[in-house]
Parts: sequence; C-alpha cells; structure tokens
Amino acid sequence: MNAKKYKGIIQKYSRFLPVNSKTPIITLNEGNTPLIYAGYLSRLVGKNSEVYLKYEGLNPTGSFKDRGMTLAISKACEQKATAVICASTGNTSASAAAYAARAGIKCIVLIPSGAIALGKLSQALIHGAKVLAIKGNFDDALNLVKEITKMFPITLVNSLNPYRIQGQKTASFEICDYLGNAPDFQIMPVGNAGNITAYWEGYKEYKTQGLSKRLPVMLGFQAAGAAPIVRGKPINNPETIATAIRIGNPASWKNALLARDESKGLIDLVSDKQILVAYRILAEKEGVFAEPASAASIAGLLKLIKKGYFQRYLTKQQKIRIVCILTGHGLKDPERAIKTIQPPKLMRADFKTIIKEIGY
Ligand code: AN7
Repeated sequence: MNAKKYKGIIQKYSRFLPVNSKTPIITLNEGNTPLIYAGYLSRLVGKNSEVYLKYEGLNPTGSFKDRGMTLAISKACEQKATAVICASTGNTSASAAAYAARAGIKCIVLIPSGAIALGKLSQALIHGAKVLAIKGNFDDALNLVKEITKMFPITLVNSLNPYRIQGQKTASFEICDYLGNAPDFQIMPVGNAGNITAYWEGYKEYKTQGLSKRLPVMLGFQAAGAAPIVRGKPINNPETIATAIRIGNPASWKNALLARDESKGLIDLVSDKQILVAYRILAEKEGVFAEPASAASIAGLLKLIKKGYFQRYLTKQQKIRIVCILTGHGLKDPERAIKTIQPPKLMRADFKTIIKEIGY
C-alpha cells in the first residue's frame, strides 16, 4: 500500500483518534475538503481580511457528518455491533446509511415526517437503511432512539456517540494545516451543537500539541425559529426553512456554551430571510452551492459585518482570517433552490426569439 495515498480522516489523523491496529477502518475517503478563498465576501469585510469557505459539502455523502460517521461505524464494527440507529434532520441519516452499507451492518433511521430535504431522504433510502418517518420533530426522534438504545443492542450514531465528535474534530486540523495556523474567527451553523463542540476540541488539541499558535473566536448561528441556545430555553416547535438545523433542544448545548465562552465568541441567530439572501449570494457571487443550513454561516457573517463587529480588529492593521463552515452541499435540497429563484422562462424553439431574449 502506498502510504501517501489519501484514505480518509482516520488514516490521516490516526494519532489524534481513539483507534488501534485492530480497528477495522470503514471509510469512503471522507475529509480533505477544500478551503476556498472567497473574494467577494473578503471585500465586504474590508481591507486586510480574508474569508475562506470550508466546503464540507464535498464529503462523500455531501456533508460534514461523514467525518464522524467513519469513526462511529468503524468503532461499532470493532465492538462487533450488528446494527446502528440515529435520529436525523437528514444528513446524519444519509451518512449513517452509507457507512453502514459499506460495513455490511443494519441501519435504522428515524426522521421527522415531511421535514427532511429530498436529497437526504433519497440517500438514506438508496443505501438500504430502514427509514421510519415519525409524526414528530427531530427532538422527539432523538428521545426515541436514546430510549431504544438503552434497551436493545443497537449502537447510537448520533453525536451523543463520542466517536462522532472525535471524527468531526479533524476538520479543524485540516483548516490549521492549510492556513499554517488557526483562523482568527470561525463562523458555523449550530443545530444539535455537536459540530461546534468538535471544532473547538480540535482547535484546542492542535494548539496544545504545538501545531497551531492560536485559538479562533467561535461564532455560531442558529435559525431564528429554532434558536434555543440564543433564547436560553428549549423550543417546543422549532421552525425554519433550514431543515438541517430545525432542532429545539440540542444534545450538546453545554459544550456549545463552553466553546462560545472559552473562545470569547458568540452564538446568535439569523432569520430565514437572511439565510436565503446569503444562500443566493454564496451561489451567485462565489460560485458555491451550499444547503440553507450552511448558508446560516454566511448570513451570520453578513450580520456581523453590518454590525461593525470586525472593525475593531481591522483597525489594528493586522490581517484577519475568517473561516465559514459550509456544512452540506446545495444539491441536498434542490427544492429550496428552485423555490428561491424564478422558474426558467418557457420559450418557443425558435432561433430569433431566443437571440432576442438573450439580448443580442
Ligand atoms: C448541513 O443530520 O442534526 O450543530 O440529524 O445537517 O452538529 O447538529 C444535522 C445538522 C449544520 C448542525 N449543517 O450541526 C442531522 C443533523 C448541516 C446539518 C448542522 C447539521 P450540529
């Protein structure tokens, strides 16, 4: 085997992960996602600033969940598990279904009926998971799977499974490796709050190991209709078009507060309208298609720019680097893209009519 060939995050970062020579590595070569310079957004922040997009939509199943799932499924196999289960707003189920298929184990997913994006549903189904649409929301589904896994020998692969967080922290390692240091700021969506927990652990670990010199300020954004952390209490009926983060009682609530406070950051909210504006700007100005929940990062960036949040850093004449995490691919939710833009104009198949319409 050629050691230089990329074979996923477990192989690349094994010394930071709870694996040993007996761990069977179930991988789809996840990770190693691009950090894309965003010129338009950088100019909006101001001189001396660089905005980068960590495009996690380019993972094998189209979201950051694959980083955690490769480890969670590998460890489940090491422990001879035969079945895994998760509750999901969509991406976790897509990832669990794919990695379980690869491992040859059973996968059961509970999703809120009618509230997950089409691409994600198609993934869970095509990979052969047992998909159950429950009459309830994500929080109800999570409560159910917690209860089920207490009573039956089925491994929980939601981010309550610590291996999920361990795998996901590798994204912050990649950012540090690429930039040669941690960024000054990191902006990301917050739903169940596993990912902000993972990134913060990763950044702290890299600094402790002497592999980066600083820690970023962590800036998390929830959707206004599903912002329990911002409002300081669980939300019974969370609502947002960003279905991935339609979560009213995050499992890693306390760890999200820890990341916020230790990094002197913030967790704020953005409206669905702000999310959709950001969703379009990202696609039209940067050429990057991310799902609505991921656009919450950009909506957050725009909100902070408007507030003048970065001014006090910019006036110090130092370069600032901002990394926005784009957690999932835009193709996950094609219906939202089509609903957001005017449908294509129906034209007669006639040369002259078309030329006129194009404006020549
Ligand atoms: C695209 O799939 O919770 O704060 O069940 O799919 O770690 O929950 C997805 C969450 C952000 C929020 N962006 O991350 C699930 C699920 C996208 C997501 C989040 C999710 P966490």
